[in-house]
Amino acid sequence: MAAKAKGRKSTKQEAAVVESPELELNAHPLVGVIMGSQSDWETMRHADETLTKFGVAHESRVISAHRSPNIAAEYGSTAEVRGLEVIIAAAGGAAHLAGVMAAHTTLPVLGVPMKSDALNGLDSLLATVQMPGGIPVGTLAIGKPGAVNAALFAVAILANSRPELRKMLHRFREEQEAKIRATTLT
Ligand code: RP5
Repeated sequence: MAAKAKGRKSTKQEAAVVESPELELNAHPLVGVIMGSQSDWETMRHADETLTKFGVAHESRVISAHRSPNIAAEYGSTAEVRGLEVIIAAAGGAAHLAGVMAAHTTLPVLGVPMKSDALNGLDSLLATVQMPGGIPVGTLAIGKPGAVNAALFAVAILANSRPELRKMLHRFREEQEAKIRATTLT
């Protein structure tokens, strides 16, 4: 069960989340990583690991837009008051989870399309990216690269007001460049 955030006013909405037996949340996550199914975790663990690498407090959990619509609505509509600043939402097939989140919050929502058996993720990509004007979802690549980049994008958003994260991002880019410089072909 989540601890109440210190220094923030408790509101009715927050109390609803804290008391909900459905939601097990970390103390003060800044990023919410949600996915439509346990089967998405193999991919989305890369978002989780990337956020951990940058020391960003986050929570990861399964929420389905169609199998658990009430939990999805509650999560999206209480995200802001709980102190989340970014939501990463991954889903496959008719992948409307990110769109549903964006419908319930004005926080930035980053969508990660999952590879699907039937269409290799093209269905997930189109379902996530093709939002009608007015409710934006920032959509990343299909699968693992999207999971990693969604986390890096979240870090970049948080870095706007956190200089230490900005420094870490610069270092991360420098390391990538150093690896390229050191690469030789035989
Ligand atoms: C979506 O359907 C999930 O996001 C997942 O990518 C896909 C398949 O889910 P499972 O049938 O593996 O639970 O809801």
